Amino acid sequence: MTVLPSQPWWKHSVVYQIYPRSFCDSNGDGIGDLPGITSKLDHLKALGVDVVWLSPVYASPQDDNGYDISDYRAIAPEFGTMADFDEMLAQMHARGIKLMMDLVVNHCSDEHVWFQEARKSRDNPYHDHFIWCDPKADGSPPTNWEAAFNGSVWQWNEATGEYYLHMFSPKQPDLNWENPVVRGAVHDVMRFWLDKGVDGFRMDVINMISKPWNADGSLPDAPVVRDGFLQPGFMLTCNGPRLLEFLREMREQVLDHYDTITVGEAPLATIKQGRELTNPETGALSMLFQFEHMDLDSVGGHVNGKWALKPLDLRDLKATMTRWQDALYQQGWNSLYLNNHDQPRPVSRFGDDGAYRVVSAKMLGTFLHGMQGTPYVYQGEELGMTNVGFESIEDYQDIEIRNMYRVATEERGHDPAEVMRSIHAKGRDNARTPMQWDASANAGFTTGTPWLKLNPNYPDINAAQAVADPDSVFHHYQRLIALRRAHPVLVHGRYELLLPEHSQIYAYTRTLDADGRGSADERWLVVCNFSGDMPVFDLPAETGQGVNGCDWMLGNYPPCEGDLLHGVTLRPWEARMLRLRA
Ligand code: TEU
Ligand code: CA
Repeated sequence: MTVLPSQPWWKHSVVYQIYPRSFCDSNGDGIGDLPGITSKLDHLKALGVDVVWLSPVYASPQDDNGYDISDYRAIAPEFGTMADFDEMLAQMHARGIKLMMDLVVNHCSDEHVWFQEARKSRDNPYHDHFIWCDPKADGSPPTNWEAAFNGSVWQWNEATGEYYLHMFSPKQPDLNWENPVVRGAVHDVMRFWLDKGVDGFRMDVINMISKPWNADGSLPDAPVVRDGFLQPGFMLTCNGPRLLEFLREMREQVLDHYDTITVGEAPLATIKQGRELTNPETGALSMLFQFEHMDLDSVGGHVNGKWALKPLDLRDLKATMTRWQDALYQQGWNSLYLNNHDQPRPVSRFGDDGAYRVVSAKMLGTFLHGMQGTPYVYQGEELGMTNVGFESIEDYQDIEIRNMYRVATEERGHDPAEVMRSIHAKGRDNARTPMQWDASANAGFTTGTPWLKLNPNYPDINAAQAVADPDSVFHHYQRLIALRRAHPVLVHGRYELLLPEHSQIYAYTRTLDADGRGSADERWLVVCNFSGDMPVFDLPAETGQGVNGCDWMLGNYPPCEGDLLHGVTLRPWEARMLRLRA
């Protein structure tokens, strides 16, 4: 076993994301809760994950399912009590599982006492916690920015006769990070949870906290973009001028005093920002969630552009994943993810959720977990859970879906059937249908009426079935996670793309040059067929070996004989992970 200089523990960790509302309901009210999570920790232990990212469970009016926080130090009653939280954390730690909380501090809820006070008068002590602007001379809103959930980002406040900024819903007023009192209050919230034993934070849209102020204290208009789909507000507020400064201050004031994992959600982050923010010495965060690979199958790019569908070109995926692998190699660190509570299910989006559901879900897991970075498994991904296609818009709960449907059909005259097709492909509720535990009523998620309907395929796709079937997606993910723990090449090896122009085969190597001599101590090959065809292709000579020249580490089909150099054929959606002998 090659011994490497000591590295942060989160570089060889695998993180599992729990969306609490949909994970497990313990008291029959149809809403997942903390005791429900505690009751399922053995499932996570069996899978082998090291960390849980828990989406928000703080007090909230639930306008955006908890991403609108009204008290950062209290647990929302529908999720349980602080005692339930302490018990869950203790049970996680007893199993060697760490916990990342979701830190949502670009904005809070309009029902937070800070905003309730701030909106009363312009000289209220909390007024400067938020971003207020007067209307333009012609009475129109201060800027032309559109909110992520549609409409203007500016909401009128009668009591003070001015607008306040909300990049998301009007019930999510943006916090004013220029105000050191706000930054100090956030640092105190972080210490509160870290002192309870929490192990880190996922930071919600953290790259939006520094707004692009003009010297005169105004905010600039954004260039009006084609068809209004793109979010001019997002384009301007992501990666603002003081972002690194604010995050370095957070690192010095808080994070450096604890042993934490942090991941910053960074829409529209560029490679430059990725390197800047995750540089071990001069950066601020362990890693980022960047979105380039999430915007390849839509015409308009991030946020509302995601609804204009276009097929994924594998070469685009190769280009963006390779850019980030190369840019952060020994410079920073990647997160690795294909889904979360905002994204559709990967087997439906990038694989084949019909005849080849299990095989293609395993291929996607192999493709992702073979790369350099910290992999994230979203609840149900380890089961190969699929998108859902509710017939009626009434069956959807997500504020983003509901608002987009209304605007697209009522204001922009789009055909409802076309809009439903986009919702079926990209709607966030695809990932939020309740976790499918077994084939009993409501998949064992609740004994009551679920807050969001289940995917009707739960009798066939559920954890009980997957754990019992050695060939399931679950056991494949278990093996992937175990391989990462056992082989430093998967954590530290250099990634190199092969066959860049092939439109169906994604192949890459990982080379561990542990001693810096340049000799390859160990080289692995990951080769994936992103299609239902059986393309014949050649691998570059330096990687091809007869099967007897390599070790078969993992695959989603039975191992097969035959040369891995000339005229290689992969079966539909096949993935292979091979150790090439030096
Ligand atoms: O999402 C931020 C973000 O970029 C969203 O616009 C998301 O990518 C989009 O909805 C996908 O279409 C974070 C949280 O993950 C999301 O759940 C919240 O709604 C949002 O911030 C506001 O807190
Ligand atoms: Ca409940």
